[in-house]
Amino acid sequence: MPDIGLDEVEVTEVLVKVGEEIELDQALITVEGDKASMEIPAPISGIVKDIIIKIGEKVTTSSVIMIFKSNDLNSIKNKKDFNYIKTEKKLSDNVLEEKDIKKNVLIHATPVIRRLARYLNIDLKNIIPSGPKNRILKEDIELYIKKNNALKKNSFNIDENNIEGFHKNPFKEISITNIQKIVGKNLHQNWINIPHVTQFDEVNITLLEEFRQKYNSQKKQKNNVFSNITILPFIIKTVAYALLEFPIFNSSLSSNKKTIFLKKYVNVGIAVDVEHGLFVPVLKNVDKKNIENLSSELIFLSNKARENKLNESDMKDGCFTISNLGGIGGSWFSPIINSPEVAILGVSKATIKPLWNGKEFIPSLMLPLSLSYDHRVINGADAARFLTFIGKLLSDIRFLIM
Ligand code: CAO
Repeated sequence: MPDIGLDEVEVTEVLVKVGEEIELDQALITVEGDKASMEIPAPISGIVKDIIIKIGEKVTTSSVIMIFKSNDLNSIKNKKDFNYIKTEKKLSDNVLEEKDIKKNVLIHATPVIRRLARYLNIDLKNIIPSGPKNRILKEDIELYIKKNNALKKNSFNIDENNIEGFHKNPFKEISITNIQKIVGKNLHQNWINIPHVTQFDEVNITLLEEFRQKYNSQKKQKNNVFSNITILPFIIKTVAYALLEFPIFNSSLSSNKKTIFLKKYVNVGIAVDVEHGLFVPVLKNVDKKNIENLSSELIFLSNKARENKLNESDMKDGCFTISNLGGIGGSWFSPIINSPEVAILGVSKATIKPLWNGKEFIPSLMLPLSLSYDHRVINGADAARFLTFIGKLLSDIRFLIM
């Protein structure tokens, strides 16, 4: 490792491989100190025999970074300026271990200048440095551009403030909100403490969607003030039926893990992502409400969440959670259980897919569902039954009235 004018630098890239034939001055590694990053060029042509350092390691002047095999010691650039050791005993005759490299073969530039050069597609090897320790400065790049007329006039204006600002702080640091801290802590605990399994299924909701569209358009014609019913209230109602049918999904594990509490009420939480965090307002007694009521309540609570007006009672006593990302997009995800609940339903975006009916492919609106459950409480067969039941109701909502 040559003296690059810094006490200790970190290896950020290894640019060659063992066995690779390298040329004199070919970049071997990139190192980065507090302010500067630079490539260390090969002091000799030959073959890389061994790479001693690893990415992330700290190196100082004279650290051994690589061992080369070379048949041509004369290829060493400015041989008389190098301090090198011929390691006849340890290695074969023609292997060199470099201790130092002449400084002026190095490209010495800050990361900002390197980025700038990359952006302008300029090879720093072509720039004549004018800074201390042969450092390439912004002015050197400007001079190069002027001389070579590499860029058309006014096509690039080097904004010193921007470069310097970027140089001082390449990141924008934002703080984690208190809500994020609390939610993050809970999610982490739930993720660590609950053995999650996620069951996936796709449900044909073509008929449900036809009905929903028809219902919404009729309502629109009748009412001046119209509120559209989305897919979600139908899913909430369906989940309420499934929770009544499979009470183990409407339960909590006792703190000593010896008993399970089966709940006699059906409250469903809905994950609502708003600017200031993730909230889960709870729709109460969902089994006793119709889809219109559930839709209004959902709109009311999600608006409250957006206005940061949810109170504690809006968010407590949930039995089961639904996280619907379908209004946004994406195919599948595995949601994290909202303890002390024992299951959560993830809903992704419904899309039209060809479904084989035994004779032909029918374009069908398929809704992806992901059910994560606590495997200490619920077994896989029950989970499959629960999700199949939900699928049956959603694919033909006439079952909801039976
Ligand atoms: N597949 C296809 N379309 C869907 C859908 C799905 N799974 N879910 C909703 N849609 C449709 C809706 O029907 C609506 O279309 P129409 O105008 O034709 O009715 C459109 O997408 C927009 O719906 P929406 O997202 O505004 O409303 P919603 O009732 O589905 O959801 C609420 C309400 C509050 C959950 C939502 O506004 C929201 O905040 N979503 C974010 C969910 C989230 O952050 N989850 C947390 C993830 S972290 O666990």
